[in-house]
Amino acid sequence: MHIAVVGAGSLGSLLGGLLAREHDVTLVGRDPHVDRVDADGLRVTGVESFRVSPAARTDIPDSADLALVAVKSYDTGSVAAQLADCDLDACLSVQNGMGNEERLADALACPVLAGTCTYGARLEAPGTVAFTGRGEVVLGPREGGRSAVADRVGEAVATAGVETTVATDMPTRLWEKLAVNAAVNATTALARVENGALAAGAGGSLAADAARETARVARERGVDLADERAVSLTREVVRDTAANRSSMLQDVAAGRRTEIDAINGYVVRAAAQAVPVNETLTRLVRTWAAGTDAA
Ligand code: KPL
Repeated sequence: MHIAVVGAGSLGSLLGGLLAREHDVTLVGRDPHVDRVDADGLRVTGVESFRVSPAARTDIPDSADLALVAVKSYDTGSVAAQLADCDLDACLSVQNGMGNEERLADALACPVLAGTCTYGARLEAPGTVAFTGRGEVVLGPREGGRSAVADRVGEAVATAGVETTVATDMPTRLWEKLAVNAAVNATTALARVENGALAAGAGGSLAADAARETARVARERGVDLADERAVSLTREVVRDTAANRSSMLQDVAAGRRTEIDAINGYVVRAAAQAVPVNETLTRLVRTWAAGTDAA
């Protein structure tokens, strides 16, 4: 299968590297990373160490069987417009935040699948990605239910040795992932700690409060997500990714724009009642951004 991985950041590069062991992969990203991958291949270190040679470029190819979208949520609109000219059989978003699949589906003629990914990755240097934690890719039709396309894409991803579940309840899965990201990302970014610091204590209870608020908003919107489930999923991810730096901590440490608007900011906008913890986390991250060059 020809897979265009759009967004060769840390997660996209790791998934692209894993998939390239089995498939014909094109990594689409920015220089100098893409330039180095094109010249010397992609080096994966950490949980598994190997080198692969995917194609690498800065623009979207003319065609692919699957576009796996891993760009930051604030880039989804521009990537959707570029993908509209690409001849595709299917598109899968594994991005953080809500609303990415809808934006892609509005622009594309092919089926757009929803996905979540809990693999841990960090870009070490141009051409090198650290594989920091094994997780899972969950994917399925964005409106829920089964589809032949989801089964085919799930099989292709699993064949490459990526832990994969094809799910029939993606709307709930996306809210579950949002609850985990709302709990972990801003808290770890603001406190400059690894995910494991939220296992207990003040950070743990702040994260649990953010997860509970997100579950309440999910229920307001007709998604059956209990507070206890949101909190226990958050605890599981914190335990399984204890040594990882969340994507938002990586963004803040690098002085880059964060996904706060698509995570805690989304919870605030979607809420019918006050969500003070998510609101405070959103304001604090925006305060950080305003004091730096990050947009
Ligand atoms: O998705 C993540 C992220 O960092 O964005 C988690 C699951 C919180 C792992 O760090």
